[in-house]
Amino acid sequence: PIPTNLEQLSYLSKYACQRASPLICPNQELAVELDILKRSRGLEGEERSALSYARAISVVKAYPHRITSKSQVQKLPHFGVKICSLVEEFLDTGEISEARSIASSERFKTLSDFSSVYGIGPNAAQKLYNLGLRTLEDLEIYYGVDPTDIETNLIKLENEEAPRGSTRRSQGQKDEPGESWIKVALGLRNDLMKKIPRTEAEEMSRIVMQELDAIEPGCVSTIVGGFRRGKPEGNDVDIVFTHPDGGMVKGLCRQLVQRLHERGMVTHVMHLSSFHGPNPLRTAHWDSLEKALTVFTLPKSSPLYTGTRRRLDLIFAHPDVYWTAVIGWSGSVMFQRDLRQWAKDKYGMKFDSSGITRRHDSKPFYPKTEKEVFELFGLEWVGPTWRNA
Ligand code: DCP
Ligand code: MG
Repeated sequence: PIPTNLEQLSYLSKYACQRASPLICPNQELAVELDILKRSRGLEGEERSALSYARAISVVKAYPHRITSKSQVQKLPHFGVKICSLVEEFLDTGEISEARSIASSERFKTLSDFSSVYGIGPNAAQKLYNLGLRTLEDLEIYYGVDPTDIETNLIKLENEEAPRGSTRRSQGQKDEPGESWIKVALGLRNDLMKKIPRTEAEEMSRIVMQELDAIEPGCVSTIVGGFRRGKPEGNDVDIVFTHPDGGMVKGLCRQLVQRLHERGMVTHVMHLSSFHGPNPLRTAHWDSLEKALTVFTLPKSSPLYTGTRRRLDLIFAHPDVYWTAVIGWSGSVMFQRDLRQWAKDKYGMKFDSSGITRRHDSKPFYPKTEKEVFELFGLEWVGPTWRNA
């Protein structure tokens, strides 16, 4: 059942951060069908169209009743003429013909496969497709990957500055890694393709915390990303850390990664950033979001050891911005997007995972709990498992 504080027609809000969006919704088949159109538009580089579909899908996710007639959807936010007619087709026939033909097309399947490789975005996927490549085996040959030699490009610990001081979140897209990472990701693809069960994510987090405790006792952490929204399995594990003493946080990310590497758990580092960029406009807390995107394997001593390599993202936040980081990294992408938009439209505030500031005077805000973040923005509390917008 929908949390009582959100029952009151909140699903009609145009902001996803006011809606209760469960992992599986009463109109899941419709959401899945529309998602094919959304992904196809994204893969074809039609970003605006993809976003329109993403918005409509997130509205469907929060709709609390089974949709049986067109009249139910006509007044929904982000439902234009096009979406309404697709929903009508779905109600009449149980499918959307365009989605069916896209789903069975070689182009869609190939572009989806290609862009599932870390480092290959829609543009690169299209280029590779236009070269006549069709399978991941084709890509291995094209990039000269030797599948037996995955240890080559092992670890990269030099300090990488984030592009133009921005975070992955504020750009609304992932970092663009270089070609060497495409090779690594291809070499590891059999492992990285496999879903991570929740129990293993929890074990990874436990072991990482144990290692962190040996470096700096007293840290706290939250598993974020899809797992926090209740997904039973994920493509990676995302963990946000802090220490009650803010002075202890700086440099911890690098130390932890170094230690996990020495102990054979972290084998690859896709990105390591510490945001020490010389930006005079940034106050202390802005410098405090350090992150490492890594490849991790459980140690043999763990009862869940299988040797499977996993993507693990480690994010370190100053305690002042811990809860903004947790919210930012908990997603979903659409929930965050609308939270940012809401904060801007209604409060003149800037929200992203590295902090909250008032736009006109850059005054920072440091909410002490996750609930305080919602209160600050005058929003009803939406628990993490209701943020699957
Ligand atoms: N995120 C975001 N904007 C992005 C990418 C990510 O706001 N462009 C946030 C929301 C995500 C979280 O970071 O929930 C973690 O990103 P992931 O790519 O790991 O996504 P999920 O954890 O949601 O799903 P998966 O199971 O694929 O890991
Ligand atoms: Mg994740």
